[in-house]
Amino acid sequence: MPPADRPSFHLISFNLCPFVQRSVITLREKDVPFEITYIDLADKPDWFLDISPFGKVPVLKVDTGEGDETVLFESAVINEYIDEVTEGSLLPGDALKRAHARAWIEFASALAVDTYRMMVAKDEQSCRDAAASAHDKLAKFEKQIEGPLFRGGAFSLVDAAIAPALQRIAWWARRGWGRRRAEHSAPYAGSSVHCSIQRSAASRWLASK
Ligand SMILES: N[C@@H](CCC(=O)N[C@@H](CS)C(=O)NCC(=O)O)C(=O)O
Repeated sequence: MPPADRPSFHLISFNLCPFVQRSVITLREKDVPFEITYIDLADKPDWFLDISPFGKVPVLKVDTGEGDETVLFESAVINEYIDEVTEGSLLPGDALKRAHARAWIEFASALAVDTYRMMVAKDEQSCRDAAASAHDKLAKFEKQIEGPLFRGGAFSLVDAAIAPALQRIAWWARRGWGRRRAEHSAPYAGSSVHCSIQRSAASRWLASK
């Protein structure tokens, strides 16, 4: 869809959420302008609860300009939609390869949950449990990547999906914690220098820490 005919996009976010960050990465990668509003998940506003069926971020409000606003939720769905309505594709054309990519996007979601659990852990043991689970997943994911990105040099929606988790793990490693666990993200280092990832909001937040 040419930029002039594109709907306008408004993303609802929480500043620590790896799932929103995936959508920010995709929007930046596809050079799509968007508005962003941050909410406090500990005190969700009523207008947000009215539009978010799961009460979770990200939510993408899509305005087609005909007085018609559609609300999308679930980062993987949002990202595929953004990809489909913009030029070029971040998923393979071949059906089997596309299904394979979607399967690993789902897997990356579970890894993002582990890193989120690490971030919000109330005690050391629950943080260590989440880290062990992340470690197992990274070992499996590592066997799938062509390197430096999931599909060799071509950036894909799998990279957008896994990057927020890898950024957090790399950041923790730089701080000296969990160095051994972070080794698994090393072959994937190319993703952290990809410009759309660098330009994502959470990336800036991580870099400031
Ligand atoms: N499967 C969802 C997960 C989204 C998610 O878990 N978001 C968290 C923040 S990172 C959230 O909104 N949690 C609020 C809650 O569960 O009440 C997606 O991919 O979009």
